[in-house]
Amino acid sequence: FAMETELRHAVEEKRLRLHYQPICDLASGRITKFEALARWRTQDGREISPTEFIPVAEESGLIVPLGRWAIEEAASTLAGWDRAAGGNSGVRMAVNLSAIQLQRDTVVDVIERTLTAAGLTGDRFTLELTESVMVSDPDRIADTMLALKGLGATLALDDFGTGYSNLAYLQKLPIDILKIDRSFVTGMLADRDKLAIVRAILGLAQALGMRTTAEGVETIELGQTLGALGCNYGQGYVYARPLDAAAAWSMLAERN
Ligand code: G
Ligand code: G
Ligand code: NA
Ligand code: MN
Repeated sequence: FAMETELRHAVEEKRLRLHYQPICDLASGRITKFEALARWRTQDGREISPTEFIPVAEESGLIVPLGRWAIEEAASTLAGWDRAAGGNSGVRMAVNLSAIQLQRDTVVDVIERTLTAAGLTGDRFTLELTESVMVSDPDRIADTMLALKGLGATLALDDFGTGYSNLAYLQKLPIDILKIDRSFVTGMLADRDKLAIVRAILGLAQALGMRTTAEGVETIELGQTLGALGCNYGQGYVYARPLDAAAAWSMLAERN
């Protein structure tokens, strides 16, 4: 309860922030995307992890205003980078959508209006969903995902391999990218089982015509190996930790 009340005030007063973690194209080494990740520092200075406050937001319904704020903030940051680049900065933005948010909010309308207001085309946005969205109402989720695709957005399945194990939904839903959960990636060079799982996911994605992002890339060697195995993108501390908007823009301007 205490956390819920505090979070409600933080959302109402727009005291959450977004940090941005780069996602690299493993073939070219360029940054092609940033993932927007919510951050919350309470008024008495405690930094609370989204793994703690997102579940509270989901249970309380606060995920609806929080999620809308994240979409708007991410779009505004991306539009700012475009202005700084004097046109299309060429980079994309990934925003996380929770299953509860998909059920309770008119997410498609919110995203369409936000993109229009920010002067962005839909192809600049990736939406990251977890496997938990597939459990609830597959038909309705399929319609929502098709509508998001209709805006031009890319759809990524987050934390792939850790959730719902029924793979049938992969052939029914318009998923563009599988994000391989970092529990399989970090340490895979020293663990044959992890490596086998990563290879199997890469093979599955290839066979289904989907692209892949490896999370938790912590070393140069890991990024190189993943690239050689045909993984398309890498995300992890070897490229950068989640950065504030100014630091993310500096990194983009310097590297690309
Ligand atoms: O990077 P970090 O440890 O901060 O993220 C922890 C988890 O919180 C990740 O699974 C991430 O997807 C989730 N998360 C971060 N920001 C958001 C957000 O704005 N909305 C939702 N639904 N999840 C988020
Ligand atoms: O949505 P998801 O849970 O995948 O969000 C990414 C989470 O993983 C965030 O908490 C982020 O801070 C964290 N993260 C990103 N890169 C790395 C990494 O290379 N190693 C580890 N251990 N965590 C990472
Ligand atoms: Na994510
Ligand atoms: Mn993830």
